[in-house]
Amino acid sequence: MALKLVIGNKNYSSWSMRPWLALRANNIAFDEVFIPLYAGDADKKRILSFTRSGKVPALIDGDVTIWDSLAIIEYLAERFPEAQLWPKDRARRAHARSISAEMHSGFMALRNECGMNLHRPVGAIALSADARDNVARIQQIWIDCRERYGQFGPFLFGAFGGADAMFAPVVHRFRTYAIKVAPAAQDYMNAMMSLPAFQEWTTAGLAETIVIEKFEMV
Ligand SMILES: N[C@@H](CCC(=O)N[C@@H](CS)C(=O)NCC(=O)O)C(=O)O
Repeated sequence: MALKLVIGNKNYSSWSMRPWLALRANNIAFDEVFIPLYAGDADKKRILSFTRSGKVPALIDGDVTIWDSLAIIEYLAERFPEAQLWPKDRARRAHARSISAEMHSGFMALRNECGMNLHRPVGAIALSADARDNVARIQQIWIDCRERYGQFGPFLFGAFGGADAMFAPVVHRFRTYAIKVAPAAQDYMNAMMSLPAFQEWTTAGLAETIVIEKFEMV
C-alpha cells in the first residue's frame, strides 16, 4: 500500500513542507492528501480522521500513523535507510538531530513574526530583538555546518537530508521578509532554492488561491 502524507496548504503550511520535501527529494512514492487549514469543521474532522492530534502533517504507512513533522522524518529515515536522511557518521548524525530539534522546538519569535506565506510580496518588516536573535542563531547554525561539511556538498551535511528538510521553510521566510544574511548563509539558501523538490512545492503553493486571513497580517 502506498504511503499517504496528509498535508495542509502549500502556501502556508511550513510543517507540512518538511516531510513532503524529505519524501520528494528522495523520489519516495507517496499519495498526497490535501486538507485546507482553518477552513471549518468539516476539514478539521477530516484531519482528525487521520490523526487525533488534529494537526498536519501526518504520514500513514499501512496501519501505522505518524504525526508531527520531525517524527515523520525519523520514521522515513528508518523506513528508507538508502535515502540517508541522517548522516552515517554518529557525531554528524547527533549534530543533525540537535539542530533539527532546535528548529522544531524554538525560534518562536521568528515563526510568529514571519509566517510562511509564499504569496506575500517580498518586503522587510521591523523585527523584534528576539526575532533578530533567532535570525542570527539560524545563520550561525547554517554557517557552522557549511564550514564543517561544505566539502561534501551544498546542503548542511553535504547532500540534502532531514536537517535541510527541517530548515527549508526558514529559507522561504528569509526570502519573503527580505532578511539580510551573510554570504555563506545566502549560498545555502541558493542551494535550497535550486532543489527541484523545493521548487515543485513552491510552484504548487503559488498556484493555490485559498487565502487564510489570519496569516495575511504582515
Ligand atoms: N509540531 C507539529 C505542528 C503541526 C501544526 O501545528 N500544524 C498546523 C499547520 S502547519 C495545523 O495542522 N493546524 C491546523 C489546525 O490546528 O487546525 C509538527 O511538527 O508537525
